[in-house]
Amino acid sequence: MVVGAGRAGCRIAHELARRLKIEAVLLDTDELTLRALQHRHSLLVGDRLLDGNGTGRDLSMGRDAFDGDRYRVVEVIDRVKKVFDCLVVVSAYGGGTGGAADVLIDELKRSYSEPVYHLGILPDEDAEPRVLANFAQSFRRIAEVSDAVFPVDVASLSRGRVQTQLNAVNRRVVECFSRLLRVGEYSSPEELGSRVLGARDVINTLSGVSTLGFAARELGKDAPTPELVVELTKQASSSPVLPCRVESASRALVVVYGPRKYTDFVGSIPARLWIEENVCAEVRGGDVPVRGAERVEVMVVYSGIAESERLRYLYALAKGAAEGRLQAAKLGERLRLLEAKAEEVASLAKGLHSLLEEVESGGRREG
Ligand SMILES: Nc1nc2c(ncn2[C@@H]2O[C@H](COP(=O)(O)OP(=O)(O)OP(=O)(O)O)[C@@H](O)[C@H]2O)c(=O)[nH]1
Ligand SMILES: [Mg+2]
Repeated sequence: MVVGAGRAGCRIAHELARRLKIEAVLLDTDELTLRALQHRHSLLVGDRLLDGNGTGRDLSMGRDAFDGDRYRVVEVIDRVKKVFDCLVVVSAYGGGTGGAADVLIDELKRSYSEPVYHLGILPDEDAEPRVLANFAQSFRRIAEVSDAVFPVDVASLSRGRVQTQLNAVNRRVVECFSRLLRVGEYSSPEELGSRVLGARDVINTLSGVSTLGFAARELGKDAPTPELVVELTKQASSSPVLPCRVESASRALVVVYGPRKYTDFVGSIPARLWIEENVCAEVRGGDVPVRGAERVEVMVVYSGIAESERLRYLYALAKGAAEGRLQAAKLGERLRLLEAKAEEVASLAKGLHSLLEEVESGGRREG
């Protein structure tokens, strides 16, 4: 069950539901956003406080809006669907409405026993200071109440200026996450491989900061090989929707999609082994045979991530913005980057120096 909150959240949730043919509930404080999407199940929240015009990036208004409408939100969800494996809330951390998703998630945790995950759009570094400041406040709160969070770095999903490419970013987000939400939703025996993953496997993998990556290769006339699957696994692991050190994750899940001739025999086994040896120890793997497949695809999910330089960087800017010193924070971060580069150069120079010494002493010996 997908729940969108605020403009970005509603737009992405709407697309996810359409792509997956599942139900979604859209919640916003802005009547225009909801009207533009014409989704079947929408609710204008906080309309008694805010007259339906959004919060104008005011996080505390967004929180009041959700708080006052806890009961109505649950009522709508109950009306739409009674049985689901988990709830996925989608929103932008920087919105006044989307950033208040922690209040919504808090209510969902009280009302349902299923896990609640958050898919969050990170602000880009050139976002308006209020959007950045909202992120500084909302991220921790949302992460604390959710069973797992998927922060999405929009810069990694777009080329060039982010703001002009929101539709393209949304499409990429939907492409990636619809794969994950489809795990365990098999409509015919044809989709069942010899290693089948269920919703339980996903739930047992997810907790804390999580991310996913994706890689595919057209097959042409060639049959897939274990080497190719390992290569795609590496590729997917190096370009997740949140740039991070995947080795700092505590659990992983990998799914291989391809022709049944391959998936039934070798399938995800080499991918799982590679992750186990090179990334983290707890790995679940499965296969989805695709009829008439002309490509092999690999999806990796990493959860319990402890290190993401990108998240740290955006958070530092956001804290600067929240304290009214965004420019100083930006300069500080640039300085950090330069220092790291300088260290790199220094260690390169040291390496070069000892190499030269070796060559010289070798030369003296020969002499
Ligand atoms: N990926 C993506 N980001 C969006 C979209 N719309 C807005 N954003 C980003 O989301 C952040 C602002 O959040 P919104 O979703 O517009 O705000 P909201 O949750 O509706 O909250 P308020 O309008 O402030 O009450 C900014 O970082 C925008 O760049 C979208 O369709 N896709
Ligand atoms: Mg809005």
